[in-house]
Amino acid sequence: MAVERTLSIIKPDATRRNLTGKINAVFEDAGLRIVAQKRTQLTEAQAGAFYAVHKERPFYGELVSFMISGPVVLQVLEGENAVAKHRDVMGATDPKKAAPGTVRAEFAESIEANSVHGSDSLENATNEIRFFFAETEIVG
Ligand code: IDP
Ligand code: MG
Repeated sequence: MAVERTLSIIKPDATRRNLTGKINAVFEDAGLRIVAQKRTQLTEAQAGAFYAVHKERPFYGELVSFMISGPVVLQVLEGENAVAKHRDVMGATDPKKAAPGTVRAEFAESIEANSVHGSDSLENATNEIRFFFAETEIVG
């Protein structure tokens, strides 16, 4: 296994309920290190471009509206096998299907307002990190 970096987003449903610290504790307890973090309000253009892979899906418009409905916390997480490890502790997209103890099982409100985003491959992680962070903002 190699040390990897992955992009995490704490979504507006979670920042609204003041859950940043509780979610960060799940990541840190899993051995993931937060090596960059910034709270921001995404623009419609940013959210639309970030989720462009989902453009053809019926929920795209609502997803973009949701992602700009409040602040998000953008993060780079680092650790052994970080991409898969992060996906594991996030849980399934639909919180009803997420394993107990995962962030989505514990905190998500719905399949859309599901509290966290995580990159789904190392290649996407690299691109998603670059979308939001300059190399100088990441301190390992
Ligand atoms: P993931 O976040 O687990 O990788 P994706 O399939 O990549 O799931 O979907 C991206 C995001 O789009 C989800 O996290 C969720 O916020 C939203 N989403 C996915 N499926 C649905 C749906 O069926 N209805 C509404 N929103 C959805
Ligand atoms: Mg995804």
